[in-house]
Amino acid sequence: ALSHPARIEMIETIIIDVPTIRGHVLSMTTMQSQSVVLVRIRFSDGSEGLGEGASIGGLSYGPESVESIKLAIDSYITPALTGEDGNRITALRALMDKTVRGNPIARAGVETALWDGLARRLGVPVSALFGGAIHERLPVAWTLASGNSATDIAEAERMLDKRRHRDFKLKIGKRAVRDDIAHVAAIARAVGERGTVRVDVNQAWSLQDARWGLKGLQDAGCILVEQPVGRDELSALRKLTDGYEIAVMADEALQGPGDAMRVAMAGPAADVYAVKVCQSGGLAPARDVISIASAAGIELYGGTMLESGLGTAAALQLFATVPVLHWGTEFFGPLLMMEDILAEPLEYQDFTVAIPQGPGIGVALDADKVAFYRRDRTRHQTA
Ligand code: MUC
Ligand code: MG
Repeated sequence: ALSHPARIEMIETIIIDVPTIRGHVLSMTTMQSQSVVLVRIRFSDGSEGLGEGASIGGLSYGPESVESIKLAIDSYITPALTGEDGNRITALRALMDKTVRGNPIARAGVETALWDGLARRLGVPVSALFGGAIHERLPVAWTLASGNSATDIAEAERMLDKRRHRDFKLKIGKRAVRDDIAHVAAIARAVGERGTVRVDVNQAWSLQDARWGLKGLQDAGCILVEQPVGRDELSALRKLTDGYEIAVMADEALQGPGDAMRVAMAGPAADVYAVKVCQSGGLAPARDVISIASAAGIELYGGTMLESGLGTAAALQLFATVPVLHWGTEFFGPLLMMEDILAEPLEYQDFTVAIPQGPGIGVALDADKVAFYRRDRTRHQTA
């Protein structure tokens, strides 16, 4: 397959909007739906590659939205890559880096589709291109974020009963610190020894809020706090990491290997990295973030941008090759959506998700569901 070029003929981007199963209340916004960009690359030998770029809450989580992801790909990445050999992923990554600064999620959508295409042409799973899978399943946490303690506890009970999740991430930072601590303590008490409770503040706290917050959280039995302060506040993050027993995890602070290096050199300023494929700029840069963390003695967690089954499966291909994921993963994106867009859903059971087998990312899209949820549906159907 590699002796002949597989030229990039077309890169298609489709914005998908899928309602969530309930409101997802984060410190900066409440999500009622999730939007992602599907990327489909067609190569000259007739092969195809699929990828996904996802963000959260429009532009309220970070600097990219689905609209900006689509624009960066359609207007800048596609013209640069069209006609190039899709087998030369390293060269194409360099070309993308030169053509588009920043915009890691847009680059990740295309990069993932390049890996999927290459792996399909070779007849191997994407994990093989990263040295081979060493896990068949990975543990998956669930986010409780209804905005109400009793509702969250009932949801946790259902997850424990079904043996689907036992590690729970709570979204806090919207209310006063002491109200958040009471909420976390109530859920931690209810979960007890059956599972674990972690929180994500999504940058909402000042250093002073965070000092009281971390003290209260660890007394409440919460074992990890994610991105308590702003992404640029590395000295505050380091004070919190060094000052408390509770593990401090960086998320928004990590937009690729450069940030991974900066956070590591700032102390390290975090105990754990939430490694996200989209936020890192793709599978290969996410692998680089993982390598930097490992070399710096920073622990690992597989993070999500709430990708659909497609982007989630892509992440699974990479994380299946990582020897130790100290904090597991949160690859539950498709479960938060009212309906997933895969032909065969990912398999969640026994608190874990199965790594899809088969060539490429290992999943196929359901064409009818994609047609139904695509944002330009009306225009598309009458065209
Ligand atoms: C985030 O900040 O980690 C991941 C899980 C979830 O519920 O929201 C996201 C975003
Ligand atoms: Mg986070």
